[in-house]
Amino acid sequence: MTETIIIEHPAPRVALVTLNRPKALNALNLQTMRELTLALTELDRSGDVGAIVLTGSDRAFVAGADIKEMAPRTFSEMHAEDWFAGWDALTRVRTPLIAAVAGHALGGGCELAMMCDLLLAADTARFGQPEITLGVIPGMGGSQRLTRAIGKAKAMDLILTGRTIPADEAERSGLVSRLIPAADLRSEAIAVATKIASMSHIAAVTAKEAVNRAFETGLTEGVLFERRVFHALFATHDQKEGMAAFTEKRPPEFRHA
Ligand code: CO8
Repeated sequence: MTETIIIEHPAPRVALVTLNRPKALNALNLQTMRELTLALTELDRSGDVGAIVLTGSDRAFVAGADIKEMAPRTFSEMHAEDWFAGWDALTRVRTPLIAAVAGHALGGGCELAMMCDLLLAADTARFGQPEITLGVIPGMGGSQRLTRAIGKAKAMDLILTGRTIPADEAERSGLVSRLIPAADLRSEAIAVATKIASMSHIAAVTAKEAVNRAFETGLTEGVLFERRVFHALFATHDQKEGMAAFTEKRPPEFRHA
């Protein structure tokens, strides 16, 4: 039983996880971190889910880490508990993760969205890393992932000034995969998840791994990794089925294994 998130299955092989702390604009506290990382890990391992949508409310995806929970902490406590390290569990989720963002995606909210694989933004979304206005810096990868996503010039602007940017600027900057009218965000996110979940699961998981490799390795190694994975997929049922279906002019029936 979760208190700060809601888990639903709106379509076959699709999970929808909604952050649900409306009074705090979905600020991320320790309970949310525990519930969300556990839920995503379990959905990932279930074998029944081909794509996961993570969303918030119309007003806020997430307005950051919970400032009230963090405020009294000392350096020793933050260091000893390795505060926020638990979020690394999300990087081990192999199932494609889609952030569907409306309203505020600030601080840890922007960082959480960037930990997902696709970022769908409503036209109401605003992104930023305002930690500097609180006397700190991003703590969950913002300085690294934002810089990789939108480049040094824009990342410095956001992180040093605390400025927030609207969805259209975020889309132009390369942070956002698709810009969507707010009223359609949820249905569109479920449609994208359904599309991904209909693909061969092993192909989707390995495609995600290969793209993420681009952030961790040089070009030659990355291309070699991609080629070896490509070769390995010829050992799967889904490769045989996908290519047979093409030549027989019929839809493929993937086994997702
Ligand atoms: N933490 C705790 N409570 C929050 C947070 C937050 N981040 N954001 C909003 N709230 C609470 C408010 O305190 C308020 O509660 P109450 O009604 O009890 O006073 C309620 O949510 C509604 O907020 P507002 O009244 O302020 O609503 P507005 O519409 O006027 O303003 C804003 C919305 C602009 C989003 C404003 O609330 C705001 O600036 N929030 C803080 C944004 C921010 O600085 N975020 C960064 C936090 S630091 C951080 O994220 C560090 C990241 C490190 C890694 C995190 C890993 C998870």
